Amino acid sequence: MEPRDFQKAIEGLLFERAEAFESVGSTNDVVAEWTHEGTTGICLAFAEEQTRGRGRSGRRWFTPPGSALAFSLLLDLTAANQATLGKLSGLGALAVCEGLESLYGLSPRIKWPNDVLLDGKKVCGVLAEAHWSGERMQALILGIGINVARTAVPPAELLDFPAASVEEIIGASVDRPGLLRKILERVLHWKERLDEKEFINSWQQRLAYLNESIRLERLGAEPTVGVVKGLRDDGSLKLQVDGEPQYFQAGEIHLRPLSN
Ligand code: BT5
Repeated sequence: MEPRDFQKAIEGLLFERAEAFESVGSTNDVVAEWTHEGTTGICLAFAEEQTRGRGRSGRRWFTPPGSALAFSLLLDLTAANQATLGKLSGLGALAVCEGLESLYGLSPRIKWPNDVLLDGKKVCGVLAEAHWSGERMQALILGIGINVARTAVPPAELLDFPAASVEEIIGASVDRPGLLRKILERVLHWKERLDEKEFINSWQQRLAYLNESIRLERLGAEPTVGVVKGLRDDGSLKLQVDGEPQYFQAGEIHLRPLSN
């Protein structure tokens, strides 16, 4: 992205610090570094390429040069707590959905807790990280990676879920600065409204596999098979398991449609 396009994408948005890089390890780490330098206001780090992009639990996230949108936001959420953290992936995923809906008329779905799907394939992953100082949450970082061009999509053998790019789905090229702007606007909109019912409703409306059977996989636990029933107010997933509702907090969790 040309520097002037990046500047246009963020024009009028109030960031304490916003920078676009050609290549970094991970934009989440760039923002974490800024907090160590004393930055506390809302910030944005964007990169054309990530050489050590990561997903949850240290998994890799691929961002080849110029093919994606990869960025991280430092969120100035005062009084943030564990409950806020449980909603952050939803915040990122919802903003990406709204960007894709408004610019391209798509109907993306959110594979709870942190993936955005188009035609059942992953086009975006969200990584929410909190930094703690003892009991106190010091920084909340929201990282978003979107496959824009086909070249962003890693080879199938490196994937644990089918993936695609936005351009493959729409069959046309994507205005990366325009999409970035739209997503930033929606993140900034919703971050003030995480405790409102409208936020949970908007997230829930886009849930993948609603009323469908899925297998939920968690580290160190037997998989749970159930029917997706929606979200609780704290962003946890409601599953109907053997006729009883069960709730799951975001964490090291994977959903798999049973029909696949
Ligand atoms: C995620 O983790 O999906 C979160 C990805 C977050 C990436 C953003 S980019 C900006 C910021 N900086 C970072 O370093 N990260 C954030 P998870 O649900 O754990 O999925 C990881 C899995 O997705 C990997 O194990 C691969 O199988 C798959 N994967 C890796 N790169 C992919 C890509 N470009 N497209 C689709 N799937 C991918």
